[in-house]
Amino acid sequence: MHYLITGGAGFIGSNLTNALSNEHHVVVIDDLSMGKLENINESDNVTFIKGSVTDKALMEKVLSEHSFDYIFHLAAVASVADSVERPMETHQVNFVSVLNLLDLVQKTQKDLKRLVFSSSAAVYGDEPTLPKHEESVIRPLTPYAIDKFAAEKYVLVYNNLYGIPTSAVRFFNVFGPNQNPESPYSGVISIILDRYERAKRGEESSFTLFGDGKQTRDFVYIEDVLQALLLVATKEEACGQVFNVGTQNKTTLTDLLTYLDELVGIHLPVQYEEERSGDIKDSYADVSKLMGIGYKPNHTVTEGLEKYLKTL
Ligand code: UD2
Repeated sequence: MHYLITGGAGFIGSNLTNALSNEHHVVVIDDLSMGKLENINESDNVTFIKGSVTDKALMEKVLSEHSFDYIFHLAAVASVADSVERPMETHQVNFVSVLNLLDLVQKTQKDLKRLVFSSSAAVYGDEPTLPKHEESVIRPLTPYAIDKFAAEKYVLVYNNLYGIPTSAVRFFNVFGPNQNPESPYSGVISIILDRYERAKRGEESSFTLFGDGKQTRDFVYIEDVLQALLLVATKEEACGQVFNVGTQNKTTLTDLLTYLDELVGIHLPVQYEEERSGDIKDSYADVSKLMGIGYKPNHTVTEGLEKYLKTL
C-alpha cells in the first residue's frame, strides 16, 4: 500500500510513519517546524519531503506524481496559543492547506481508499456537558478550533458532495514518544517528563502547574491513537464520519503527577500559577462511536506512562 502522511515527522505522524513503514511505502511531507527527522526510523520504505503543506506547487507535484491508497493529513500548527497570536498565518496551515489538499485529491487520486483528517477536541470549546460525544454542542473559541472545525466539515462534505472517501478524528490529549516538549503549549505530559529528566541530570527542576491541578483531561496513549487511525481509515462504515479519539476516562493533573512521582521514583516539585486564560476545566471523550468500529483502548493512563517511560 502507498501512504501519504503530512506532518509525518511530528508527534503523531512519526509514530504512524514508523508503524506503517515496515510493510508499506510512506511519503512524508513535513516542514520540520515542530517535527524532527530523527523521529522517523531509517527505512527504504519512507520518502521524506521537506516542505510545507501550504506550498501549493509542492503539493501539486507530490499528488500528481503518486497514486495513494491512504492519506493522513496530520500537518498543523498544533499550538492553540499560536493561532490566537497569528490567526492569519495559522489559518493557512490549519485550514487553507486542507481545502487545497481536497481539491488536489479530487483531481488526481482516483484510487484513494481514504483520506483521514486530524481534528481536535478543541471544537467542543468550553461547553460544560460531559463526556463529549460527536453530536455534542460545538463551541470553537479560538482560531485553531474554528479552523479545525471548518476543515473537518469540508473534509466530510467532500465525501457527501463528490464521493471522495474521507473521515475525520477529534483527538483528545494524546501522549507518547516523539512529542516535542519544547513549547510551553506542548502536551503537558511531555513537559512534565522533560522536568523529570532535568531532575535526573541533577539540575534544579520543577513543574509549573497552571490552575489548582483539579482540571481533568482524557489522556490517550499513542498506540491506542494509531489503532483508532487505522480503523477509521479502513472500516467502510467510517467513511464520511467523524470520531472522537480518547479513552473515556478522565485524570486530574494532580493524580497524573502522583502516578509519575511513583513511576519515576522522584518527587517533582510543583509551582502553582494562575490558570491559563481559555483553559478548559474538564474534558473527556465518549468513544462509543469509535468502539462501534472495533476500537478498544488498551492502555490506562498509568499503563501508557509506564510504556512511554521505558522508551526514554
Ligand atoms: C489540548 C491540545 C490542544 C487543543 C486542546 C483542545 C495538546 C498538547 N493540546 O490542549 O491542541 O486540541 O486540547 O481542548 O494536546 N499545563 C500546566 N503546565 C504546563 C502545561 C500545561 O499546568 O506546563 C496544564 C494546562 O493548563 C491544562 C493541562 O495542563 O490545564 C493540559 O494542557 P495541554 O497543553 O497538554 O493540553 P490542553 O488540553 O490544554
